[in-house]
Amino acid sequence: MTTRFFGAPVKRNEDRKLLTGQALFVDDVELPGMLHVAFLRSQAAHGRIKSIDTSRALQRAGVVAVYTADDYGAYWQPGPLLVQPPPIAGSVFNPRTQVPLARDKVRYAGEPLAVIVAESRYLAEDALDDIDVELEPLAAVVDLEAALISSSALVHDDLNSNVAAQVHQAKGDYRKAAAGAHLVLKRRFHYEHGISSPIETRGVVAQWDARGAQMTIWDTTQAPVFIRNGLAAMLGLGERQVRVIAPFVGGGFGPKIMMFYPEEVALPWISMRLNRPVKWIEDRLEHFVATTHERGQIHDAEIALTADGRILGVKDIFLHDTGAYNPYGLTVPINSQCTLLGPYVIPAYDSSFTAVFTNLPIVTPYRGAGRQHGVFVIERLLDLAACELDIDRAEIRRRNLIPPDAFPFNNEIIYQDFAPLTYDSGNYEPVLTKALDAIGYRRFLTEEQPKLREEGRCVGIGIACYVEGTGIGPYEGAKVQVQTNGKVSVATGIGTQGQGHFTSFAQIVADQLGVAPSDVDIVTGDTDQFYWGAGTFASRGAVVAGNAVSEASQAVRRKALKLAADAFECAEEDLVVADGKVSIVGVPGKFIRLGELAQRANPMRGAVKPGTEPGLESTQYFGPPSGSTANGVHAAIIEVDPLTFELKVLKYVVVHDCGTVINPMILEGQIHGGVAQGIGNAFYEKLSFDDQGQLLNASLADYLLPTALEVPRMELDHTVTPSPLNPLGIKGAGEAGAIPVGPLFAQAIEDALQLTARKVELLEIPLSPSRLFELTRQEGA
Ligand code: MCN
Repeated sequence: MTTRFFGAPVKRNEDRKLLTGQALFVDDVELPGMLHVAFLRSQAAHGRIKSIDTSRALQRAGVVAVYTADDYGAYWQPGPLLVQPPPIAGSVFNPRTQVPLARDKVRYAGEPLAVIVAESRYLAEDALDDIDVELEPLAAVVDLEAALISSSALVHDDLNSNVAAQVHQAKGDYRKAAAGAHLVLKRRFHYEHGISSPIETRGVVAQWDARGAQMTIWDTTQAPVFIRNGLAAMLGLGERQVRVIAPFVGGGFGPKIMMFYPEEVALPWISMRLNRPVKWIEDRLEHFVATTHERGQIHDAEIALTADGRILGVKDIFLHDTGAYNPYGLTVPINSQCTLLGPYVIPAYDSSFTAVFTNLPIVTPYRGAGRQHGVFVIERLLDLAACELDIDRAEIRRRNLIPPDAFPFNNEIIYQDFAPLTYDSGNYEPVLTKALDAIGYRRFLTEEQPKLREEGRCVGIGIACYVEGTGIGPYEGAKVQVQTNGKVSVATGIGTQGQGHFTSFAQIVADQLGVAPSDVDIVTGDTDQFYWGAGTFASRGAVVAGNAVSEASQAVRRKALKLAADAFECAEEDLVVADGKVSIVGVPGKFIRLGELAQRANPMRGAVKPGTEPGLESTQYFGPPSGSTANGVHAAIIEVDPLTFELKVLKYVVVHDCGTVINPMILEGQIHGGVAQGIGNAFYEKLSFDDQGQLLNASLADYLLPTALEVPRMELDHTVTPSPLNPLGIKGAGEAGAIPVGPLFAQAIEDALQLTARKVELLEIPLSPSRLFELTRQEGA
């Protein structure tokens, strides 16, 4: 089969709807008799609930109901913990999930205490002031290290410490490696809290149909099937009685897959109880305090090397802030632990972490999902070691790259998909070389930088490498169906938040069935359209759902060929599928359109042949044996204003290998978006809490997202090392842009600041002008 569309920069099918306002988002859902919901959220980060008096609020005009934990009693159980910890011997794991409305205790500022249902959102919000809450304040656990001191307050009274989990993984003998090393370099690294900030905040509409005993939920979730299954269990319904629709979703980036958010559980329950549709749309302030966060970690890491810069071993002990609850298991810290290994041969690795409960919002994956932290640590260690050993920064990386003949490369530790972290394929050296050539590394260091320094300009260069686990299981499925009008409809169980699935999946189908991508209609995120699936996370859509779509469209193609061969009484080999029809090769005018074949596949007379099914359609599933590993190198030249510490990115290069590429234009968009978020995380975005656990910058005026002015033009290039783990050879790409930006910025800024004779080591993320100002004025700087 020739591929016309797979690999081509096909324009996105979904954009017409999005650009003309035709795309349906959760807030567009308007239902007759719909009520609106507002949540009363705890002002305090930690406190014991003495009483909640809702009587005054209930008297307000337009208020229909007010609920607290007393109303739902035992009915709402804590959200089921769907993400279990990997089976790593000796691990400690203390799972704690929240109930939708706090009972007995609040554990973070923003945790829901009560919910008001009213005729409008305005009335519901106004009535929040009339709920009287008596709370006994408790000391808030905010500082990660202080949380582990025995005298510290307990976030969960039934535990005897704030330890949420402890995991140790190792390979080789680090102690021996360090003993025989020429250099052992130790540093402490900090990574601060951040938030994903999608354009569309979260939202839920729930509609209980008492007559049909059916619950329909429109939800901004990234995992509609999980939500359907969990809600059915919580509401005492069968799965078939619950339909979850994730329509167009304006960005998810990970946090929209928390299972379960209180609002996701509360709204269906309220709708059932009042027998009316209800709506809640998160406002931006709620997003800051009630949607999950990421990033808080402290690493004490060391690297052992030979005199010529070969890595002998790495040791890392880190603390991970999991917030008040840990419904998402250990995905984030396990990713940090695994991703630290990067594209390098590291013979000995000793890594342990403690996940810590604090009185801060819950931490779950956000684009990169902990991988940034690991990459930050190893890349910074390598830079500092290169400096100590007087080896070029690119050269030290090159010397340690895993050679191409070493794949599949088993890292001997367990990854988040419970399998040993094995890199399926890769060819790392050409990626580094391309990136260095594209940024003009040598020329910059030998010619341009000295000249710029003579002119008094602080300009530095950075390079950062990473390997990213993508495309994990368990599985996804797809139903591909040719309709009688010749158009093809496809349904999968994953949701879409802007990744371009409506186009890239259509390209896969279009090649198999000889139609145009615009004739393929993709439905994602509707559990009535496709019953099974896991969701959109871990850059798995292209690998897992993409291959399922491919398998299903190949099955449909085979069926179309068979039907046409029967109709023409010819051999299948004599037929070709193209231009929406099946034709006999070399016999002009002898063809049957796909739509007609779809009609024939559903005969009204006679019989369907034994062993065949009606309809020109097929449902297939694909589950990869383990994740596929993408890799890349980012390089940047950055100018720092020595007075204001404002940055100007003069050049930004990404070279990336995500196996075979379905749509290079979508892929570039994915990388651009990731880099933009990475720049925010590296330099602008920091959630600041006071020692009472109060978020001090809960608005987009104070929490600075990079705008188009701060995001540079990027030069992108690819190499292609197909994955042997899926027939299409794909590796994921959705998070790649975000992962290495932190160490890249730190390195380039450090390099730039050398001119000022204020030598600083940048060991924390995010940096900012004010933080650089402080650091460069510290003693010794
Ligand atoms: N793609 C491709 N060729 C490849 C790999 C990917 O053409 N070799 C295309 C895919 O077909 C798909 C897109 O790139 O259209 C992303 O694919 P993939 O890497 O499989 O990622 P997912 O589909 O699983 O999306 C999730 C991923 C993650 S984990 C986060 S976080 C993230 C991201 O995607 N969130 C996003 N990108 C986002 N983009 C937008 N606009 N909004 C988000 O919320």
